[in-house]
Amino acid sequence: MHPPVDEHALDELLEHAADALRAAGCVAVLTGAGVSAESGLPTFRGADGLWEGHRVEEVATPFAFERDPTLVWRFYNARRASLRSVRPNPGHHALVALEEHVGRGHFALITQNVDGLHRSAGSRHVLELHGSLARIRCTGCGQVEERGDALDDLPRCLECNALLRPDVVWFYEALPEVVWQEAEDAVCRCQCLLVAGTSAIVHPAAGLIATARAGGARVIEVNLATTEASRLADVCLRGPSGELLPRLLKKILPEGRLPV
Ligand code: BJW
Ligand code: ZN
Repeated sequence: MHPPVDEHALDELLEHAADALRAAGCVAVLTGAGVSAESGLPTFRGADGLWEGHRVEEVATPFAFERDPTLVWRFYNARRASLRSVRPNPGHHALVALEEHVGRGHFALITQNVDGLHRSAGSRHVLELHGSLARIRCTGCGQVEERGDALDDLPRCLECNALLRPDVVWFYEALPEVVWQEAEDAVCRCQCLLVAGTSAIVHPAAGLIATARAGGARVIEVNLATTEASRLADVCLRGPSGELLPRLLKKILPEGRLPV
């Protein structure tokens, strides 16, 4: 249960957040699984976060894949299959409007999500820190491919016959270097960082919030709950991102209306 929302207090906080966004020439956004929750995708650490009784830390590691690749592929194939029917929600669309409003070259959407929903909503400058469920990578020859189709529980490379794996970043693995560099640059450059739907416990992604602050950026958090990001935030907006992000955007768009 969430505490009752004081509409007046929330609107005031939305005004503060809108002020911070209006004052910023350069804006960065960091998103996590919570922004896709209203599209029907479970978060990792929420009540529905377990997959067949496994925590993400048990199935999203190179050691789990070495030990039991079939189990790990079943986990990813189930998630890949669920992506075929999910659609971006109003939170994703609000972030598209934010990018259009701020202008290209002054905006970066850094996401930990691997579901591709920011891109399918229409966001352009998306930095996928943890890879993408739609891509697979060969553990032998390293070939990377877009593959949205159904795969076996133990798929193999047609070129070298080695096992394929999802092209995502597991625990103990390094983030893609170029993407990480761009994300760090974006948070160093921005005057406002909007952090939405992440528990901010997974590093190095979570460290971007402190980096932004150290560079003088204002930090706005949108989340159902208090998180590790909250103590770094200038404004904490408590509620679902699918409602709060559109409300925030309406305040800063000239006509006060989101494009449909
Ligand atoms: C809503 C909502 C609604 C719900 N509206 N809100 C310190 C520094 C560096 C590293 C470490 C460190 N300490 C520990 C580490 C190691 C580790 C780590 O961070 N562990 C922590 C658990 C402590 N990090 C790593 O291993 C990283 N690699 C690394 O460090 O490499 C070192 C290295 C360097 C050089 C060479 C080699 C190695 C890699 C991390 C990779 C994380 N991968 C995963 C899986 C990706 C693939 C997949 O999807 O299967 O990424 S784990 C999982 O967690 C996934 C997510 O992107 C990530 C973050 O989760 P997220 O998005 O925050 O989701 P939740 O569920 O935690 O939170 C949801 C939030 O939404 C909640 O707050 C809700 O309240 C909210 N919410 N509904 C608004 N409607
Ligand atoms: Zn191969």
